[in-house]
Amino acid sequence: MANKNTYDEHSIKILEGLEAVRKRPGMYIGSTDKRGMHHLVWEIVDNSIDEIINGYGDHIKILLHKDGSITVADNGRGVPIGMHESGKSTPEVIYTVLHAGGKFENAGYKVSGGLHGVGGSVVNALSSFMEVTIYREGKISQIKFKDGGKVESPLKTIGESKKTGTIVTFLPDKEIFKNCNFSFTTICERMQESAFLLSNVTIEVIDEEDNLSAKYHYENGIISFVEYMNEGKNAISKVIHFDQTKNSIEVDIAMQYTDSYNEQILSFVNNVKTSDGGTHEVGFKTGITKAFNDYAKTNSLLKGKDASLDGGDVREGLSAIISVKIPEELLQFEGQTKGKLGTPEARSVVESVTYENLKFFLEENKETALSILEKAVKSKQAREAARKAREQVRKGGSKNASKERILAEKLAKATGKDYAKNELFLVEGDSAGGSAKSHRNRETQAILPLRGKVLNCEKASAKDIEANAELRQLEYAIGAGLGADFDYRESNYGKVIIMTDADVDGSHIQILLITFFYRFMRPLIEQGMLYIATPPLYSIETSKGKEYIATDEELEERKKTLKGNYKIQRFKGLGEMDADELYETTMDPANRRLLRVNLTDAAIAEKRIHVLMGDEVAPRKEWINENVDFTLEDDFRK
Ligand code: 1YM
Repeated sequence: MANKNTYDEHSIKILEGLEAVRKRPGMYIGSTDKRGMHHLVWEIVDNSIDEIINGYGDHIKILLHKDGSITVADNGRGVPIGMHESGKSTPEVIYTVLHAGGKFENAGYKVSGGLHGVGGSVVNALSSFMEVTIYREGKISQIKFKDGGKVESPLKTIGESKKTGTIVTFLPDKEIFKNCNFSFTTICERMQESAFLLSNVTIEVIDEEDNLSAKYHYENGIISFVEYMNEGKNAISKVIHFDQTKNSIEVDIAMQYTDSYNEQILSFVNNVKTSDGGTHEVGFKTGITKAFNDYAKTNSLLKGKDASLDGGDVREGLSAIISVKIPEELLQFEGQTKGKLGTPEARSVVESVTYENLKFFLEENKETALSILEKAVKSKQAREAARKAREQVRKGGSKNASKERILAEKLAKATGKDYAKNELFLVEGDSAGGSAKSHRNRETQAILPLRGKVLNCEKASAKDIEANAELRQLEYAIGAGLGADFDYRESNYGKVIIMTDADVDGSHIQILLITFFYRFMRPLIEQGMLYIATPPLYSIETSKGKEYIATDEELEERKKTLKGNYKIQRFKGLGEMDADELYETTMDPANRRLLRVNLTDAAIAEKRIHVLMGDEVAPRKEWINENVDFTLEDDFRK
């Protein structure tokens, strides 16, 4: 029968589709690590968020279960439960056919960012178990899948209810996601962000294993978001907020200045984060620079008739959220991860909305306008002073000759002139520094030993850096400027590698240095030029020779296969290794393992650096209690 044939063909196609996802999960969810596994949650949650954006429901609940499965529930209309033309129920089609969504019952299906659409079937393909329960049309209906999307029990009615909504539970396939767990913190961070963007939604996250829970609800949307970003900082303006639609692009912006030196701008398009910015961010930046320069000129606040403030000056201490809504037909994304808005119209619309509203605000709020401008003018002066100082160093000016000398004594330069290939090792302690200097590739590897702990830069200004011998050396060694003036293309090194002992002090030095780079040379991190060296923890000597082991887990594995006599040594620090050992294991590109420091989420990095490195103790204690696994301590005592 023709009908039966098409049905079979259809089923085969479905299995092939889901099989393709299992074969190349990376193509659908980016990776199969922790990040990829969380992507499954975002796919399901995005469906709930879309439903809420379309005006149905206001509550999302996420439960992390003890067995590693997770539940996402919403109180929207419930996924449609009718029969599909293929003879299957709509939920079965949605969760087994790739790219389903938009072709059922109601054609008006919109995706929040124009980026989704893979959704439920991909999650199902990568789960060993999935169950969908739907409250709709007075009934409770349920369908179950197992082993990567095979129907275990088709859609059936399991009860009656007047409620509406969708509940999805799934267990990621252990074969695909090895050694991964859902992270309460990661899920909370993302859900909090969604709650800020969709005011009036309530999102709850519950971790049943550790008995943790969080609930996010913000009446004031992105105003609350900016207040949250600036928690614990000293504000010098109230939150400035404007929301205006022009040429069918809606621009919603909240911004506030603090007395800090950091700039933090986060942007979103149709509620999806644009991590790499794009035309809306450019428009915003141009708009504020113009508004402040106009105001400064009208009120004669700048000396000299040609004087003007740079963008970097008017953004010092600024925290801002830019949230724009763009109709689907105008959406354009760029870049490898599609995290950059390309829509040209967004630039002019955001620029004019920002300029007009900010200009109005400044005229109405003279006192605030003056304190922000005073800060911008100071930033401009500091920047010019720092540039002059650097120029003098480059010219070998007498004032800086001593600085040059200090640097020359400590830094062992690389001889090669191909800067992109050169590497700068920042080494903890003079003794390890000495070893590294004696055994290195002189052509490409430079060594700068660091004496103990560097300055905590969380609260430092460019001036404080210039006053600190150690960080000044670092700045001069890299030779690409500082703060707003930093240009990674001028860096003397393609890689900057932090090399510390594998102990608590070493970790502390790492975070202090990362804080410095994050605050004053952020593009170095964004460009993937900052690394952490991983010295081995153990060496094993057998009759066949010496081998090195990186982690405790690897040591346990290796011990199982060791026969005969052997000697295990634990390295307490870099200094315990011979110079050639240090080179071979930790510096030699052929053997070493470097960790690249990356900045996937600027907002979370900002908050975390502030919590961990700022001067308030209580939030730090709270974070450590929630996130640090103290059982690790056992290993240190061995
Ligand atoms: C926990 C996950 O998926 N909620 C959800 C999904 C849908 C709807 C409601 C929905 C949409 C529409 C009409 C529509 C989906 N529907 C579809 C499809 N939560 C979760 N809540 N009625 C209900 O967009 O027209 C895909 S997802 F394709 F059937 F419309």
